[in-house]
Amino acid sequence: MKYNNPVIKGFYPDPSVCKVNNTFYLVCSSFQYFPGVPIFKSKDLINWKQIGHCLTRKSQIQLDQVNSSGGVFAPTIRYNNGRFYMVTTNETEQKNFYVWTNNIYGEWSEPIFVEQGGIDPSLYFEDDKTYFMSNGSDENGVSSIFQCEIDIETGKKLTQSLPIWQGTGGRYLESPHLYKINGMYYIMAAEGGTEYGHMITYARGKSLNGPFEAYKNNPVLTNRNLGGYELQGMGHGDLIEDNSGNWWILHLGFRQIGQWTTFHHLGREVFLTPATFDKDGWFSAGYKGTTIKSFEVENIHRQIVQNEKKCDTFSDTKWNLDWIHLRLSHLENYIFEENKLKLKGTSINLDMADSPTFIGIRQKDFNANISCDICIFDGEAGITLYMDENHHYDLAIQRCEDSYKVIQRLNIGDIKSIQNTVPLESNNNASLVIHANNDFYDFNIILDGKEIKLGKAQTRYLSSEVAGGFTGVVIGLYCCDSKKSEYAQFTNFKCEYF
Ligand code: 6LW
Repeated sequence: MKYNNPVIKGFYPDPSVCKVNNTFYLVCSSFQYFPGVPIFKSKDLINWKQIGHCLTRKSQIQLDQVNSSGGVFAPTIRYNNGRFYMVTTNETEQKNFYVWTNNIYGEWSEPIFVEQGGIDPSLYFEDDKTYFMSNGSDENGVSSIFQCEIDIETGKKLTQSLPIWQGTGGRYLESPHLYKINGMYYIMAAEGGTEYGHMITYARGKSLNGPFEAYKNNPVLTNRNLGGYELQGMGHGDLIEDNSGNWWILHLGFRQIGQWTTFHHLGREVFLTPATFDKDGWFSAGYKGTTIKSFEVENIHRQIVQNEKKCDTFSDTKWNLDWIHLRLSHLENYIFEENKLKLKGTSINLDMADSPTFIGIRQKDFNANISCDICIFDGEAGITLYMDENHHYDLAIQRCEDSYKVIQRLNIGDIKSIQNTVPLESNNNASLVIHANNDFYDFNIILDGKEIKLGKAQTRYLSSEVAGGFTGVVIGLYCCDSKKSEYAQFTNFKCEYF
């Protein structure tokens, strides 16, 4: 059977996966967005469906002061004794914590903090013991994975945090996970940083505290030498055995645009790469240690069909599942109806690292037609292609005294510019349309059945290479500066991928 990568498209970085009763569950990081840590479910590792979020209450995660790409960093999901655990870092507060639930479809617990620093925490359960690990550096400044035993009920450390593995010398030793396979302990990690040099490495040993012997062909997975290839930045992953005894790595990576001065703007996505153990118990991964766009694999059931959702609308998405807010969701400014969204703006606009009235859905592919009918009474409301507060493109309707106009605004670093405007005769529904391809976003309005072009902008300036940070483009519906109490109305939202 052949499947295509990525298996989860759009900004869903830092995947971690566990298996319970033949079903796989996967979580991703979420940074300044709320709710935090999306959860996906799959029966076959190829088709993933989002089923919830781990962090759904303000009491679990404080995001009000977080910078863009601060907040919730890489999570790990594990299952033990009937309970799911999700452990992560609030990077802004520099605190590691976990939450748990007995019901993956229900609410998760309040956070339980662990007094060990570093990022990318992971848990390993054996017998009645729980081990907690994260990255850090030892007294000589050498990057190491640190591990301690904790009391899983309270998060209290039961042993000192000790360095157990130093990786293979790549920068940014991150994303450690420990596994016991056929009586041996395997420690897998990412090195090289989450950019073009990213990689996965591992080592194994007889004790869970080390010493570990590194795999001689490390990195076991990297695309760092595949210049010009679309898939780059492969790293940060979790190893899992499927229901037929085959092994896989679910990991992040990104799809670059261009061949030379490349960039990526959809963020880091989830990739699936086969892993194969040799007779001595060492595993290799992918096609000669790389991840490719499609893998032909014999070990997946032939009848599995890889489904892809090609269109997002109000009616086939869920407000609590597919849509995300920036930092704090002031829900009094949102009215969610069937097939209709009403938003009330505040004085907080998209240029502020704050909580504007905003609800977004990830851009999942390069080629897309995005449209929405918007009706406003005052202030400004529109569609934004949002990377962060300094990098976003907006197509919006503005009220100025007694008239209305459509604006196309670009916000790229210190340059903020309204490029084009089209006057409107009334505030009656205006249809705003954005056509996206690899290189450009095209901004349009439909008036009297005719599509009028306002202008275009390069996707490049919303990329991670320009904006920095760890997120990807989110398609946002927003409203700001409402002075009266009327809500702007959004209907017929559609994002069609082709
Ligand atoms: C994450 C780290 C990384 O915590 O990027 O890709 C950081 N690797 O492991 C933020 O996603």
